[in-house]
Amino acid sequence: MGQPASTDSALAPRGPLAVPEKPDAPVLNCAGRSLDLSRPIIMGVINTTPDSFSDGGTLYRGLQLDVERALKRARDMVAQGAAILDIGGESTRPGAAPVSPAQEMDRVLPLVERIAAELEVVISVDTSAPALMTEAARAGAGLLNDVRALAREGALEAAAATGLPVCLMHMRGDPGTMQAAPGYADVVSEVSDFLQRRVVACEAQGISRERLLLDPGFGFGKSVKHNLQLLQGLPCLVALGLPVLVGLSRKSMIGKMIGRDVQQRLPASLGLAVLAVERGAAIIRTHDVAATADAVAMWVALNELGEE
Ligand code: 9MG
Repeated sequence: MGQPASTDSALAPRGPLAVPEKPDAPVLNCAGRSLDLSRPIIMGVINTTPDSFSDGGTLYRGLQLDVERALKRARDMVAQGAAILDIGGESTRPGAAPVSPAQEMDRVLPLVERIAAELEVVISVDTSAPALMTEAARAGAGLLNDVRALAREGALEAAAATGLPVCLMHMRGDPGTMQAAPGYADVVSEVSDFLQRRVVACEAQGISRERLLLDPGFGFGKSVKHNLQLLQGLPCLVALGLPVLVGLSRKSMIGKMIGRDVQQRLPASLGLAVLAVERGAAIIRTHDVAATADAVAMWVALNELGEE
Protein backbone atom coordinates (compact mmCIF):
# COMPACT_ATOMS: atom_id res chain seq x y z
CA MET A 1 0.00 0.00 0.00
CA GLY A 2 1.25 3.49 -0.77
CA GLN A 3 4.59 4.91 -1.87
CA PRO A 4 7.73 4.62 0.23
CA ALA A 5 7.68 7.41 2.79
CA SER A 6 9.83 8.36 5.73
CA THR A 7 8.72 7.19 9.14
CA ASP A 8 8.38 10.89 10.11
CA SER A 9 5.80 11.52 7.42
CA ALA A 10 3.97 8.33 8.35
CA LEU A 11 3.60 9.57 11.90
CA ALA A 12 2.64 13.14 11.05
CA PRO A 13 -1.06 13.93 11.51
CA ARG A 14 -2.79 13.35 8.19
CA GLY A 15 -5.20 15.94 6.89
CA PRO A 16 -8.46 14.59 5.51
CA LEU A 17 -7.70 15.81 1.99
CA ALA A 18 -4.16 14.50 1.59
CA VAL A 19 -2.60 14.78 -1.86
CA PRO A 20 -1.97 11.34 -3.39
CA GLU A 21 1.65 10.29 -3.26
CA LYS A 22 1.68 8.44 -6.55
CA PRO A 23 -0.34 8.96 -9.71
CA ASP A 24 -2.06 5.59 -9.63
CA ALA A 25 -2.97 5.64 -5.93
CA PRO A 26 -6.70 5.02 -5.54
CA VAL A 27 -8.44 8.33 -5.06
CA LEU A 28 -12.17 8.50 -4.57
CA ASN A 29 -13.95 11.60 -5.79
CA CYS A 30 -16.53 12.42 -3.13
CA ALA A 31 -18.48 15.34 -4.55
CA GLY A 32 -15.33 17.34 -5.22
CA ARG A 33 -13.57 16.31 -2.01
CA SER A 34 -10.86 13.71 -2.64
CA LEU A 35 -10.18 10.66 -0.54
CA ASP A 36 -6.68 9.27 -0.87
CA LEU A 37 -6.87 5.55 -0.24
CA SER A 38 -3.17 4.81 -0.68
CA ARG A 39 -3.02 4.41 3.11
CA PRO A 40 -5.78 3.25 5.48
CA ILE A 41 -8.02 6.09 6.62
CA ILE A 42 -10.47 6.64 9.45
CA MET A 43 -14.24 7.10 9.26
CA GLY A 44 -15.68 8.59 12.45
CA VAL A 45 -19.20 7.56 13.47
CA ILE A 46 -21.76 10.21 14.39
CA ASN A 47 -25.12 8.73 15.30
CA THR A 48 -28.00 11.17 15.40
CA THR A 49 -30.20 8.43 16.83
CA PRO A 50 -31.49 8.27 20.41
CA ASP A 51 -30.96 4.48 20.52
CA SER A 52 -27.74 3.37 18.76
CA PHE A 53 -25.96 0.57 20.55
CA SER A 54 -22.88 2.35 21.86
CA ASP A 55 -23.43 6.11 21.64
CA GLY A 56 -27.18 6.46 21.15
CA GLY A 57 -28.66 9.56 22.73
CA THR A 58 -25.32 11.19 23.61
CA LEU A 59 -26.03 14.02 21.17
CA TYR A 60 -29.51 14.66 22.55
CA ARG A 61 -30.83 17.37 24.81
CA GLY A 62 -34.02 15.84 26.15
CA LEU A 63 -35.87 14.41 23.18
CA GLN A 64 -34.19 16.73 20.68
CA LEU A 65 -30.97 16.22 18.73
CA ASP A 66 -28.52 18.95 19.74
CA VAL A 67 -26.94 19.98 16.42
CA GLU A 68 -24.32 22.17 18.12
CA ARG A 69 -23.18 19.21 20.22
CA ALA A 70 -23.05 17.02 17.11
CA LEU A 71 -21.07 19.68 15.29
CA LYS A 72 -18.57 19.81 18.13
CA ARG A 73 -18.16 16.05 17.92
CA ALA A 74 -17.59 16.40 14.17
CA ARG A 75 -14.92 19.08 14.68
CA ASP A 76 -13.19 16.95 17.31
CA MET A 77 -13.18 13.89 15.09
CA VAL A 78 -11.70 15.81 12.15
CA ALA A 79 -9.01 17.29 14.42
CA GLN A 80 -8.23 13.75 15.63
CA GLY A 81 -7.67 12.48 12.09
CA ALA A 82 -10.99 11.37 10.62
CA ALA A 83 -11.00 11.68 6.83
CA ILE A 84 -14.69 10.76 6.67
CA LEU A 85 -17.59 11.33 9.05
CA ASP A 86 -20.45 8.83 8.80
CA ILE A 87 -23.75 10.42 9.80
CA GLY A 88 -26.61 8.04 10.59
CA GLY A 89 -30.23 8.65 11.54
CA GLU A 90 -31.47 5.09 11.87
CA SER A 91 -30.14 2.64 14.43
CA THR A 92 -29.02 -0.63 12.83
CA ARG A 93 -28.17 -2.40 16.09
CA PRO A 94 -29.68 -5.90 16.40
CA GLY A 95 -33.38 -5.65 17.25
CA ALA A 96 -33.61 -1.94 16.35
CA ALA A 97 -37.02 -0.63 15.32
CA PRO A 98 -37.25 1.01 11.86
CA VAL A 99 -37.70 4.79 11.58
CA SER A 100 -39.65 6.67 8.93
CA PRO A 101 -37.69 8.31 6.09
CA ALA A 102 -39.01 11.72 7.21
CA GLN A 103 -37.68 11.22 10.74
CA GLU A 104 -34.33 10.03 9.39
CA MET A 105 -34.08 13.12 7.16
CA ASP A 106 -34.96 15.47 10.03
CA ARG A 107 -32.14 14.01 12.08
CA VAL A 108 -29.46 13.85 9.41
CA LEU A 109 -29.86 16.69 6.93
CA PRO A 110 -29.36 19.73 9.21
CA LEU A 111 -26.11 18.23 10.47
CA VAL A 112 -24.88 17.36 6.97
CA GLU A 113 -25.50 20.94 5.88
CA ARG A 114 -23.66 22.42 8.85
CA ILE A 115 -20.66 20.09 8.51
CA ALA A 116 -20.43 20.66 4.76
CA ALA A 117 -20.38 24.41 5.33
CA GLU A 118 -17.78 24.33 8.07
CA LEU A 119 -15.43 21.37 7.70
CA GLU A 120 -13.21 20.09 4.90
CA VAL A 121 -14.12 16.48 5.46
CA VAL A 122 -15.91 13.87 3.38
CA ILE A 123 -19.42 13.41 4.72
CA SER A 124 -20.85 9.93 4.45
CA VAL A 125 -24.55 9.37 5.03
CA ASP A 126 -25.50 6.02 6.50
CA THR A 127 -28.89 5.32 4.98
CA SER A 128 -30.93 2.87 2.92
CA ALA A 129 -33.64 5.42 2.10
CA PRO A 130 -33.64 6.62 -1.52
CA ALA A 131 -35.13 10.03 -0.68
CA LEU A 132 -32.45 10.69 1.92
CA MET A 133 -29.72 9.69 -0.54
CA THR A 134 -30.98 12.33 -2.95
CA GLU A 135 -31.36 15.05 -0.31
CA ALA A 136 -28.08 14.22 1.39
CA ALA A 137 -26.21 14.69 -1.88
CA ARG A 138 -27.90 18.10 -2.27
CA ALA A 139 -26.94 19.01 1.29
CA GLY A 140 -23.23 18.29 0.73
CA ALA A 141 -22.69 14.57 1.38
CA GLY A 142 -19.81 12.98 -0.50
CA LEU A 143 -20.44 9.28 0.12
CA LEU A 144 -23.40 6.96 0.67
CA ASN A 145 -23.07 4.14 3.17
CA ASP A 146 -25.86 1.60 2.77
CA VAL A 147 -25.99 -1.40 5.11
CA ARG A 148 -28.58 -2.87 2.70
CA ALA A 149 -26.30 -2.50 -0.33
CA LEU A 150 -28.86 -0.47 -2.31
CA ALA A 151 -31.41 -3.31 -2.16
CA ARG A 152 -34.40 -1.14 -1.13
CA GLU A 153 -36.79 -0.26 -3.89
CA GLY A 154 -35.53 2.85 -5.70
CA ALA A 155 -32.16 2.90 -3.93
CA LEU A 156 -30.05 1.88 -6.92
CA GLU A 157 -31.65 4.58 -9.06
CA ALA A 158 -31.38 7.25 -6.36
CA ALA A 159 -27.74 6.46 -5.59
CA ALA A 160 -26.83 6.37 -9.28
CA ALA A 161 -28.36 9.81 -9.83
CA THR A 162 -26.34 11.39 -7.01
CA GLY A 163 -23.04 10.57 -8.75
CA LEU A 164 -21.57 9.80 -5.31
CA PRO A 165 -19.45 6.81 -4.32
CA VAL A 166 -21.33 4.12 -2.41
CA CYS A 167 -20.30 1.64 0.27
CA LEU A 168 -22.13 -1.67 -0.26
CA MET A 169 -22.39 -3.65 2.96
CA HIS A 170 -23.41 -7.26 3.44
CA MET A 171 -26.23 -7.99 5.88
CA ARG A 172 -28.14 -11.25 6.31
CA GLY A 173 -31.79 -10.44 7.16
CA ASP A 174 -32.64 -7.07 8.69
CA PRO A 175 -31.70 -5.42 12.00
CA GLY A 176 -34.89 -6.70 13.63
CA THR A 177 -34.10 -10.36 13.01
CA MET A 178 -30.54 -10.69 11.75
CA GLN A 179 -28.97 -12.24 14.86
CA ALA A 180 -31.51 -15.10 15.06
CA ALA A 181 -29.24 -18.10 14.37
CA PRO A 182 -27.50 -16.88 11.21
CA GLY A 183 -26.24 -19.80 9.08
CA TYR A 184 -23.64 -20.04 6.30
CA ALA A 185 -21.88 -22.98 4.67
CA ASP A 186 -18.89 -20.73 3.89
CA VAL A 187 -19.34 -17.20 5.17
CA VAL A 188 -16.40 -15.69 3.27
CA SER A 189 -17.46 -16.94 -0.14
CA GLU A 190 -21.15 -16.21 0.50
CA VAL A 191 -20.41 -12.62 1.52
CA SER A 192 -18.04 -12.25 -1.41
CA ASP A 193 -20.62 -13.64 -3.88
CA PHE A 194 -23.31 -11.34 -2.49
CA LEU A 195 -21.10 -8.25 -2.79
CA GLN A 196 -20.08 -9.18 -6.33
CA ARG A 197 -23.76 -9.51 -7.30
CA ARG A 198 -24.43 -6.07 -5.86
CA VAL A 199 -21.50 -4.64 -7.84
CA VAL A 200 -23.02 -6.10 -11.01
CA ALA A 201 -26.41 -4.59 -10.12
CA CYS A 202 -24.75 -1.21 -9.53
CA GLU A 203 -22.90 -1.32 -12.81
CA ALA A 204 -26.12 -2.18 -14.64
CA GLN A 205 -27.62 0.96 -13.10
CA GLY A 206 -24.70 3.12 -14.24
CA ILE A 207 -22.73 3.17 -10.98
CA SER A 208 -19.21 2.36 -12.12
CA ARG A 209 -16.81 0.23 -10.09
CA GLU A 210 -14.70 3.33 -9.43
CA ARG A 211 -17.53 4.58 -7.25
CA LEU A 212 -17.87 1.44 -5.12
CA LEU A 213 -16.56 0.31 -1.74
CA LEU A 214 -17.23 -3.08 -0.17
CA ASP A 215 -17.94 -3.99 3.45
CA PRO A 216 -18.42 -7.50 4.89
CA GLY A 217 -20.81 -6.14 7.53
CA PHE A 218 -19.31 -7.42 10.77
CA GLY A 219 -22.10 -8.22 13.22
CA PHE A 220 -24.90 -7.99 10.68
CA GLY A 221 -26.43 -11.46 10.65
CA LYS A 222 -23.24 -13.24 11.75
CA SER A 223 -22.18 -15.27 14.75
CA VAL A 224 -18.89 -14.57 16.53
CA LYS A 225 -17.29 -17.40 14.56
CA HIS A 226 -18.58 -15.98 11.25
CA ASN A 227 -17.13 -12.58 12.16
CA LEU A 228 -13.75 -14.13 12.95
CA GLN A 229 -13.80 -16.14 9.74
CA LEU A 230 -14.60 -12.97 7.80
CA LEU A 231 -11.78 -11.07 9.42
CA GLN A 232 -9.38 -13.91 8.71
CA GLY A 233 -10.70 -14.11 5.14
CA LEU A 234 -10.70 -10.34 4.53
CA PRO A 235 -7.92 -10.64 1.89
CA CYS A 236 -10.43 -12.60 -0.27
CA LEU A 237 -12.69 -9.53 -0.31
CA VAL A 238 -9.75 -7.17 -0.85
CA ALA A 239 -8.81 -9.33 -3.85
CA LEU A 240 -12.06 -8.28 -5.55
CA GLY A 241 -10.17 -5.07 -6.34
CA LEU A 242 -12.40 -2.51 -4.62
CA PRO A 243 -11.56 -0.61 -1.42
CA VAL A 244 -12.82 -2.47 1.65
CA LEU A 245 -14.37 -0.64 4.61
CA VAL A 246 -14.74 -2.38 7.96
CA GLY A 247 -16.67 -1.55 11.10
CA LEU A 248 -15.62 -3.53 14.16
CA SER A 249 -15.63 -0.70 16.71
CA ARG A 250 -17.26 -1.63 20.05
CA LYS A 251 -19.29 -4.40 18.38
CA SER A 252 -21.09 -7.04 20.39
CA MET A 253 -18.76 -9.77 19.13
CA ILE A 254 -16.16 -8.24 21.47
CA GLY A 255 -18.57 -8.42 24.39
CA LYS A 256 -19.39 -12.03 23.56
CA MET A 257 -15.75 -13.06 23.22
CA ILE A 258 -14.14 -11.34 26.18
CA GLY A 259 -17.08 -10.23 28.29
CA ARG A 260 -16.66 -6.46 28.00
CA ASP A 261 -19.47 -3.92 28.27
CA VAL A 262 -19.81 -1.57 25.35
CA GLN A 263 -17.82 1.24 27.05
CA GLN A 264 -14.92 -1.15 27.77
CA ARG A 265 -14.34 -2.33 24.23
CA LEU A 266 -11.75 0.19 23.04
CA PRO A 267 -8.60 -1.95 23.46
CA ALA A 268 -10.16 -4.88 21.60
CA SER A 269 -11.55 -2.54 18.93
CA LEU A 270 -8.05 -1.15 18.33
CA GLY A 271 -6.61 -4.63 18.05
CA LEU A 272 -9.28 -5.57 15.53
CA ALA A 273 -8.72 -2.36 13.54
CA VAL A 274 -5.03 -3.15 13.17
CA LEU A 275 -5.77 -6.76 12.23
CA ALA A 276 -8.14 -5.44 9.55
CA VAL A 277 -5.66 -3.01 8.00
CA GLU A 278 -3.04 -5.74 8.09
CA ARG A 279 -5.44 -7.79 5.96
CA GLY A 280 -5.98 -4.94 3.49
CA ALA A 281 -8.85 -2.83 4.84
CA ALA A 282 -8.75 0.68 3.36
CA ILE A 283 -11.20 2.41 5.69
CA ILE A 284 -11.81 1.81 9.40
CA ARG A 285 -15.21 2.91 10.72
CA THR A 286 -14.89 3.81 14.40
CA HIS A 287 -16.47 5.63 17.34
CA ASP A 288 -13.00 6.35 18.78
CA VAL A 289 -11.15 8.34 16.17
CA ALA A 290 -8.10 9.57 18.09
CA ALA A 291 -7.11 6.17 19.46
CA THR A 292 -7.84 4.37 16.19
CA ALA A 293 -5.83 6.92 14.18
CA ASP A 294 -2.87 6.33 16.52
CA ALA A 295 -3.13 2.55 16.22
CA VAL A 296 -3.39 2.71 12.44
CA ALA A 297 -0.45 5.17 12.27
CA MET A 298 1.72 2.53 13.97
CA TRP A 299 0.73 0.01 11.30
CA VAL A 300 1.43 2.54 8.54
CA ALA A 301 4.87 3.32 9.96
CA LEU A 302 5.77 -0.35 10.06
CA ASN A 303 4.33 -1.05 6.64
CA GLU A 304 6.12 1.83 4.95
CA LEU A 305 9.42 0.89 6.54
CA GLY A 306 9.11 -2.39 4.68
CA GLU A 307 8.72 -0.51 1.37
CA GLU A 308 11.88 1.62 1.70
C1 9MG B 1 -24.03 1.88 9.91
N1 9MG B 1 -23.08 0.82 10.26
C2 9MG B 1 -23.00 0.18 11.45
N2 9MG B 1 -22.03 -0.75 11.40
C3 9MG B 1 -21.48 -0.66 10.16
C4 9MG B 1 -20.46 -1.34 9.50
O1 9MG B 1 -19.79 -2.31 10.08
N3 9MG B 1 -20.16 -0.98 8.22
C5 9MG B 1 -20.86 -0.01 7.60
N4 9MG B 1 -20.52 0.29 6.33
N5 9MG B 1 -21.84 0.67 8.18
C6 9MG B 1 -22.15 0.34 9.43
